[in-house]
Amino acid sequence: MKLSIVLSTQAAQFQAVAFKGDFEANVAKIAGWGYDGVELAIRDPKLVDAGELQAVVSAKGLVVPAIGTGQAWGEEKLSFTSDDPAVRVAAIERVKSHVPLASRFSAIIIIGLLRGVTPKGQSHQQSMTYLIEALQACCSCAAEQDVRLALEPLNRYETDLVHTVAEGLDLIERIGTDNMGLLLDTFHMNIEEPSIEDSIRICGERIFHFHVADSNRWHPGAGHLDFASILGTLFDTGYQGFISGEFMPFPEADISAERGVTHLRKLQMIEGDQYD
Ligand code: LER
Ligand code: MN
Repeated sequence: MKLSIVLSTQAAQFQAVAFKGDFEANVAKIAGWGYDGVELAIRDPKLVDAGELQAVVSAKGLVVPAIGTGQAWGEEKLSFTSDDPAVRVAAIERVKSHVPLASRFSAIIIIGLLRGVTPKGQSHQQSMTYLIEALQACCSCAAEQDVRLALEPLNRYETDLVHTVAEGLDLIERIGTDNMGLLLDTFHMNIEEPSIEDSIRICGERIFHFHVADSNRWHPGAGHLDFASILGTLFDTGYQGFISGEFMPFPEADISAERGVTHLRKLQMIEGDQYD
């Protein structure tokens, strides 16, 4: 089982990220707790030195399985579904600008909040059309460098666009490219999916990345989700990617990160080879 945790390369408002701030010190701590990778949350690739990021991460023996883009929505309100064409173009260009970075790390590009929400006066259908057009443009650019994109179904309180695996798979079919898949997040699934395990099975090989948080969005082990069953089902699909911790820094960032990895490694010991 390969474990990573979300790490922001700059200060951000999004709360379910345990670590923000001193990048090098955080990478060292994360490696020390036994994680295998860091998922980087990057608002704008222009603001980071890719070579330096890679040097810091690989010096600690870690990899970058995925790059999150949602801060461009959180901090700048860039969105694929805005009613302003200039904002839609800027959002697409922003994702395209992540492609060389993602290629350098062989990382997946995550599309979460950057899809936006339907603005007042615009129909849901129009938003879905904009979303498909934007993802087709991004996927075609990413395919040139063998980069994959993962759209994350999010719960209803964060967006009106794509809440479930079923909706996500329907969208992927309409996009029609092989490098588009889904990122499943147990926090959102616990709210939206009738059965987390059934939805994982249905998604199968279109699962490109996986986020874990418990039912309360604290670290795994702090709520009532059955991670032995959830991860067992995930590995039964043949999933070989990372399990990435995206949870609240409670009761405190370092404690949450350590408890999260300890809980999942303990399951690995109990469940044995299936998790290797
Ligand atoms: C991002 O991965 C996520 O899960 C969303 O809740 C962001 O708000
Ligand atoms: Mn997530």
